[in-house]
Amino acid sequence: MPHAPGDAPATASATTAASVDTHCPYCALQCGMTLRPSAADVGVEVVERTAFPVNRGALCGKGRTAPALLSSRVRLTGPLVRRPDTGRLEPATWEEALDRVAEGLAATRRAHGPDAVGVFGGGGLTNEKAYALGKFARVVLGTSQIDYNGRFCMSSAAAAHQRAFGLDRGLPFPLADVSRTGCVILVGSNLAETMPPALRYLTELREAGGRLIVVDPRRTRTAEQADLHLAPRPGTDLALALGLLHLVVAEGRVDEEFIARQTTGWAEARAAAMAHWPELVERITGVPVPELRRAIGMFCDAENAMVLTARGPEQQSKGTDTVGAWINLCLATGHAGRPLSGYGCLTGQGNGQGGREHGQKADQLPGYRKLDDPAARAHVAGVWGVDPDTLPGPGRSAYELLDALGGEVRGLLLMGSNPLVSAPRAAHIESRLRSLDFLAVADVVLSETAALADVVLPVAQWAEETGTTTNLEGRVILRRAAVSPPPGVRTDLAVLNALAARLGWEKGFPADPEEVFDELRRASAGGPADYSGITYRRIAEEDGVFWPCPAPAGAGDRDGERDGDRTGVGPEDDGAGPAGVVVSHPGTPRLFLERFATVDGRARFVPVTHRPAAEEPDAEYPVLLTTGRVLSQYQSGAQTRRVAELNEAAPGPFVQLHPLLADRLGAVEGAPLAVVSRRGRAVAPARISRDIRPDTVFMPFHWAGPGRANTVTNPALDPVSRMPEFKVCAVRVELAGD
Ligand SMILES: Nc1nc2c(c(=O)[nH]1)N[C@H]1C(S)=C(S)[C@@H](COP(=O)(O)OP(=O)(O)OC[C@H]3O[C@@H](n4cnc5c(=O)[nH]c(N)nc54)[C@H](O)[C@@H]3O)O[C@H]1N2
Ligand SMILES: Nc1nc2c(c(=O)[nH]1)N[C@H]1C(S)=C(S)[C@@H](COP(=O)(O)OP(=O)(O)OC[C@H]3O[C@@H](n4cnc5c(=O)[nH]c(N)nc54)[C@H](O)[C@@H]3O)O[C@H]1N2
Ligand code: SF4
Ligand SMILES: [Mo]
Repeated sequence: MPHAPGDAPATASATTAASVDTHCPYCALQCGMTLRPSAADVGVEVVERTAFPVNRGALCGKGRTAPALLSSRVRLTGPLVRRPDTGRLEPATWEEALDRVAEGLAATRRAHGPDAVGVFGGGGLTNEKAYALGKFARVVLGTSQIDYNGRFCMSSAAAAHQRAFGLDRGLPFPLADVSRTGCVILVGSNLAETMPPALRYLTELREAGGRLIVVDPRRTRTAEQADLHLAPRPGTDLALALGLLHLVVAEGRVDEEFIARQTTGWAEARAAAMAHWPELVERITGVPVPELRRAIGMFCDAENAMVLTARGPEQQSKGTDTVGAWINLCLATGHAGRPLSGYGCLTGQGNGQGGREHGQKADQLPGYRKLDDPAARAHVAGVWGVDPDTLPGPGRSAYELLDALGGEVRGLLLMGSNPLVSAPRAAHIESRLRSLDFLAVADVVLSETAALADVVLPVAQWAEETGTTTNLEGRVILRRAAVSPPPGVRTDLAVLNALAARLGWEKGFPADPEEVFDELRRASAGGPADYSGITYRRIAEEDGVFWPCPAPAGAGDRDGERDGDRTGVGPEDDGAGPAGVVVSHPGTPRLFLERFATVDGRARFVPVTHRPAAEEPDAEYPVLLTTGRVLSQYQSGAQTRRVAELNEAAPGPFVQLHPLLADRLGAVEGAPLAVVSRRGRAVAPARISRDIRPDTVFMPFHWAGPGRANTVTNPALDPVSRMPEFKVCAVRVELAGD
């Protein structure tokens, strides 16, 4: 039985009577799974859902163990309010907690104006939550100061997508197409650890005779699968891509016909690439020229080919240009704009795609509209029932917003992120968070950031509420409630509903997810990410629906009708009727096959040239640090560090380094090393391995405390995307004693 959002049922384990098909709470693969009622205290267990096409039943350990976090022993089960007398967070009623938040935000606004109130969201929030949060910021708080952690994730690829293709959808094709192309260059993705079920598509590619090239400074579990592994110096992917394009031209592998028919700007991009001689590129990247030639041979010999990027090349202060250079390579060789070919970005968070479409981004309105576009403002203001002139303009990007805390931004509402662990230059961000006049955090656990808050609001989890996410393919899917939240816990939508009411907006912030989704559909209608033809029912019946999916012309009201059953299994009424008058849009699994989303329908080459990382090694900081992930922890670790099985598999941070560097330092396996940058120092045990370049060390970023990698990282921002440079900074490595 579906429950009313925000309801507090009698027991924590009141489950639905039958099994429920849903999706994993973690990464952007959004693996399908079935939750079956069980005797365990959390009420459900995970069983395979082989029918869902993306993961075909496979799950990684994080997905398999996700129900463990539903247990009341590891999560928040009631609101907490900081008591002025003790200075400590102590239990409070919902009434008191919500009053405190509303008053805290309102007081900041009264004292310092609307832009002194900030909102920080997350790419793990459902579409409904991301939409409601953006609307809450602009309408209720009237602030321009909203951004989210997706800025740290895929913003460079998004910006490059927009520039080249006029539209940003991570993958312009279903993931399954990867196994049917001829050659894949996988740049800075360790998907064997970050999206394990997706590895199957690369295995199938190779079994069918296709080639896999992996670009990563480390020989990862993913790189082990490759026909060719290029291991560039961190921060040099831009030079690498330009060197490959130079060779494409030099070796006569350019697809002139495609360029003439479907692109603009080739002459300038070509000229920029020709300045990057292979020998120069070898010096910058450390990748030998013969390997560059082999890569181009594989890529150009294949009839169809793809380039897929992830955080390696993107989390750089030149990430947008870097992705642009890889796109140029696809365009110049004609590997774009046709089936089984093209460029794609492997988006990261559970709703990393949808979370960047519906308005929690600083410059954005729902449907991937631009906040500074008068027509977009008019449309969305119409749906919201407000005067377009009251909508604020674009605000600061995530790092800049966090950096302004305690200065121009004095109160913050945070939902779905743990920046104290995950933001670059984290010690500084921690001090900014501490200097706020007022901090409210909605979370499922007492994260490191929540522990600093004035008010902590405990919220429901994935298996306890219904909502949509959009996976890395642009497939909009439905997560369904399978179990009721514990008493004392509310949904994020119910929290926004209650806060809005306290701040004078009784209407406009429904707690019911499907009601929010129906409004989102209207707000997105006609925008680049058009969801207006997607309904909960269609998603359930079709294994998800790919956007854009406009509502059929003339279907208007009828298509906006609510389903009788919120879980989305009622009779279909928005498809082709018996008379065949209204035909549903089928959704768009593959983009750009006829035209690109630019005004003239052509893809745009962008002329880019290499530049060094914001911080290059010198005598004082001679080593490069790069950071990333391990299989068994997720992001800031707030969730996965609370799951025993995952903690046993990945108990703490480490510093991966090459034996040559270890010898030079006198480092021994397991002994603590200090990694020191201009921002600070992190200490973690040495993990000595030949699988990394001798000039580079690697740290995972999942932990707080002395081993926090982000104490060290550099917040240098990409000028276009405002993405911080998580993937490269200069450090000194020293023995840390005990
Ligand atoms: N287990 C696990 N899975 C996850 C997550 C998690 O936290 N844990 N998070 C999810 C999210 S939000 C995201 S964004 C994705 C991220 O997924 P990935 O992008 O696969 O993850 P990362 O480990 O950050 O980076 C990938 C690789 O980039 C390499 N790299 C470092 N510097 C460079 C460089 O300069 N150039 C190149 N080419 N490569 C470089 C690293 O060595 C690393 O192997 O994973 C998602 N899935
Ligand atoms: N050094 C370094 N730093 C990085 C990266 C890197 O590669 N290297 N990668 C960056 C990337 S790609 C990302 S995506 C960020 C991610 O970093 P964070 O933004 O910190 O991501 P999470 O740890 O997923 O934080 C989500 C928080 O929200 C809570 N939560 C989960 N679901 C919900 C929900 O539905 N509602 C609410 N209210 N809360 C919820 C979780 O318990 C957790 O505390 O880290 C970035 N930081
Ligand atoms: S790969 Fe991602 S979506 Fe799939 S089970 Fe693992 S964490 Fe969940
Ligand atoms: Mo991410």
